[in-house]
Amino acid sequence: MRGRVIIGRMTIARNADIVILTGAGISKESGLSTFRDADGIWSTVRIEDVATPEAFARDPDRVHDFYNERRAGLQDPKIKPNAAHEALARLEAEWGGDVLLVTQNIDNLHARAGSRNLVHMHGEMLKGRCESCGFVCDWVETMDRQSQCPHCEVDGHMRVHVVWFGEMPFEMDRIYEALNKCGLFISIGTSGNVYPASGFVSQVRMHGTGRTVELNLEPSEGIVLFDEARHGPATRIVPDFVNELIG
Ligand code: BV8
Repeated sequence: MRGRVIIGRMTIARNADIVILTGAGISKESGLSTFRDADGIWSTVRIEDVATPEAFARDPDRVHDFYNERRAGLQDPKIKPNAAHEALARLEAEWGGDVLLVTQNIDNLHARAGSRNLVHMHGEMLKGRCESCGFVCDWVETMDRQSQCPHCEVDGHMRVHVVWFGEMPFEMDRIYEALNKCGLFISIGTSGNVYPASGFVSQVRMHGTGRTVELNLEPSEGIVLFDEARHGPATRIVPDFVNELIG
């Protein structure tokens, strides 16, 4: 069937809209840590100490240090997009329908791979936000309690532009609208532990008509909710899946 592609038990219209959700697993082979693997970030620090508004109010220096270390690490020349990031950029460029890439990741690897229709629902590590005037800007250097807002020039009110636990992720209305009308939802490199991202597959199943696929190193918490699943390293299974979709 020319206008459709068959993948496993799924038949996908070649002009269907696609929504992709990625998590830390897609960046692992680029050299960035995940969160819940044995050597993950949450094995070294507690969420309550570094990734909540309460932690920032209680000990801003500790939170600044946590993000300063990760911000510097991301800018290491060795950290580059991998074949999985590049395959998703190719899918957006060559697929017949819209492709919306929603990432939980705060790294910049999808944009560097060429993805453009991209939502950082948990924010971006290389951006800062002023809690005094709300200004958001690129921020690649160290941030601390003396950092000055480039817009209102108030000192000491800058924070990293990421979504902490207990805060509202960005562009949720746009994401839910895309989930409700997509023909295919692909979840890549996420353990399915963090809400509301972990609920996206259920959103598609309950309010949409799309098929659902998990591409992950191992079965996630939500594996039973997916129509199809491929397990293995992202740099192999994501390009393979994209090639099946667009040939
Ligand atoms: C919200 C930015 C309301 C920071 C992150 C009590 C009080 C308040 C809230 C809650 C509460 N109880 C529950 C909640 C909700 C909470 C939540 O889910 N908590 C969890 C811990 C239970 N969520 C929130 O607070 C969210 N806000 O709920 O607001 C609301 C309600 C409805 C609608 C709108 C709003 C805000 C959550 C955002 C937190 N910020 N990041 C930072 O990065 O420092 S979350 C953080 O976890 C990262 O973004 C990360 O991406 C994300 C999810 O983790 P994963 O990406 O899945 O990473 P993980 O390590 O877990 O898994 C990696 C996977 O990759 C594994 O499966 C592994 O097998 C696989 N893998 C490894 N290697 C490879 C691989 N796959 C392929 N190839 C490989 N090579």
